[in-house]
Amino acid sequence: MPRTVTVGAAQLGPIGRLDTRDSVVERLLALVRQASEAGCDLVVFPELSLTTFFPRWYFEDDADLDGFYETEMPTPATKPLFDEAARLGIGFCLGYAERTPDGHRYNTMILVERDGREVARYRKVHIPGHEEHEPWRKFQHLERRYFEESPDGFGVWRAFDGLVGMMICNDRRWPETYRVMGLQGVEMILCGYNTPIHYAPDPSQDILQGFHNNLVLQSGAYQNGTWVVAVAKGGVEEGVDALAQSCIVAPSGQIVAQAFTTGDELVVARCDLDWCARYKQTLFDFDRYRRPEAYGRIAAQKGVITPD
Ligand code: CDT
Repeated sequence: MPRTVTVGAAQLGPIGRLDTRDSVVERLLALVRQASEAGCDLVVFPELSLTTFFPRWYFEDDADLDGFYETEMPTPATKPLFDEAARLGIGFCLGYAERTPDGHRYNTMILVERDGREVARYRKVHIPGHEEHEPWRKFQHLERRYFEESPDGFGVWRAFDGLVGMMICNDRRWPETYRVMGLQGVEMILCGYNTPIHYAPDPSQDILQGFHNNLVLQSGAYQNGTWVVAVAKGGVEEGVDALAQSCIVAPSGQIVAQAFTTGDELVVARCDLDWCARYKQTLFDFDRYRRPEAYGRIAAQKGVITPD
């Protein structure tokens, strides 16, 4: 039996601070229905799909912050999405800000199967940006203030007739992310992102945002023989321009489909999961060629230690 998953990368355009959850879910539903017409098995939404990218602001008062987090999933506002996707027989992956019953705050993606069953929740491992208010910036990137690092690491789950993993935005820049999932046989990695074009610590990188996005996604896919589905919330949101260019990357490292707008747009590709084996069983046959005894520093050491 061929294992083909038709995937829709459901890119979102900007979400305003005052946009209601209901209005956002209407947009998600429109994309799910479009995906159904396109024959999709799975729709992937961006990081923090239900709200504006709120880490761009410094909030002194926790009360202003709390409204951006979901304390359960589904919520009353997102239940129509869960119901409609199950009715259409489409699975989905949705990014949102999570506040757990015991008060932890995570940047989370949930994966739901075609029958509506929750497969897994993934919490972001690599939290970028800064902890304290830095008024010199044009806008903040306070993810490190508003989210905790995941204690769970990178999982891979049996779903959609294959082996599926998740990563969130900054995770995609780190080769360890892909390799830890590669070592669990991952065949499709789902990724949501919000990437401001302007990078205040080094603006020379601004013009390279699209290049760096493709670079990491393509190399991660190829070096681990996996599909990668990367989905943006792009466009100018509350005055901040964010990278769009959502794309689907094959295990060969080739981009097979890419968004051409910066707004709500569905990008579709038929992904043959068996294609992964071409890379996993040849050039990247881990069992045959990897040398973990030569890689000890990767897991043992955090920062750089230069020779004396
Ligand atoms: N959302 C997210 O992780 N964004 C980061 C921005 C760069 S670090 C300030 C990213 O890696 O795209």
